[in-house]
Amino acid sequence: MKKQEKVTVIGLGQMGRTLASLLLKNGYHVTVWNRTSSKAETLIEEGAILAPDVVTAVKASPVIVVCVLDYPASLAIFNETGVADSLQGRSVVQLTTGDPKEAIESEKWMSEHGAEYIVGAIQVAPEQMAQPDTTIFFSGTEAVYRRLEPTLKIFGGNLKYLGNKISAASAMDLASLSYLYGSLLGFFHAARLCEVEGFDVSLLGEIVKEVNPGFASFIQYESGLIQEGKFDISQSPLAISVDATQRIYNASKEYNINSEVPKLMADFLKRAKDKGLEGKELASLIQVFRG
Ligand code: FVH
Repeated sequence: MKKQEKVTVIGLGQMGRTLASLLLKNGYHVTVWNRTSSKAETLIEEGAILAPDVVTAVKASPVIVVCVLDYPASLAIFNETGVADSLQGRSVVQLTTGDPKEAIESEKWMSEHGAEYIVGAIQVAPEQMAQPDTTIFFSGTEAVYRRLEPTLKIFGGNLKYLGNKISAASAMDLASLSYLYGSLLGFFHAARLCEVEGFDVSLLGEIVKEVNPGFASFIQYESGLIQEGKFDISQSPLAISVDATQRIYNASKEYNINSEVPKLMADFLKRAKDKGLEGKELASLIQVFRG
């Protein structure tokens, strides 16, 4: 799509407003709709056209970007009278977060109503959009994605197209969030360690930021080993992590702080040791998860 072309944004929460504003800044003709119309005020000042209803919003543009709370909210909007009939021949970009099943069901619904459909999963907060490293996963028919890509690049510089399978972006979003929340549990436990030792927790944040590039490279290396099943050669055998997690757990008990997270870590590593993996690469822990 070229600039000056028309895009409709449905959903003007924090993220939807950001998306619409970015499109306006990049010269697009933007029509918006939101259940609570007052949220369009600043966008109207920026040049957006507020549609009086969803049907008008859909009919205004060949490309419809949707970003609402969840898929049931999206479905409720598209099930409003007359909306489904207006979708024929349009391209819908679903940026609402959902799970793989919801992506599959919604693609079926869109296809039945004649719309092209791709799904995206945004990995950052609204104020982190449109940066070179802003990551968004996409999936759905490749030809549709490639046609819309120049427009989608306005939202972020690191778009990951994950294939034709419509559920792929939502599935990778689950994986990414699982990684994030797992790390965050470790972080909160680490914050408690800092608190009881009298450290400023912000110092922990600073240190995490500094060491993260090294940790990230290590994780990337381990992911390759998991993919290839290469667990034999290791500079840092799994036994080191058995000891480390047990040490964290023991110390947490001595500090008398919540020790559920290190207990879980130590238990997983102990199970790996019991499987005879202590001399292998840490990546071999995947075998405990595989069962
Ligand atoms: N904000 C973030 O950090 C994250 C980053 C990762 C991706 N998410 C996902 O983006 C979707 C929208 O998130 P949001 O931050 O814009 O959310 P809110 O500011 O809470 O706005 C919600 C919008 O949804 C509309 N809405 C809710 N329920 C309904 C409904 N039943 N019918 C019609 N619209 C509905 C709501 O409308 P209103 O309350 O203003 O009338 C807002 O437009 C989300 O999937 C995140 O997971 C953002």
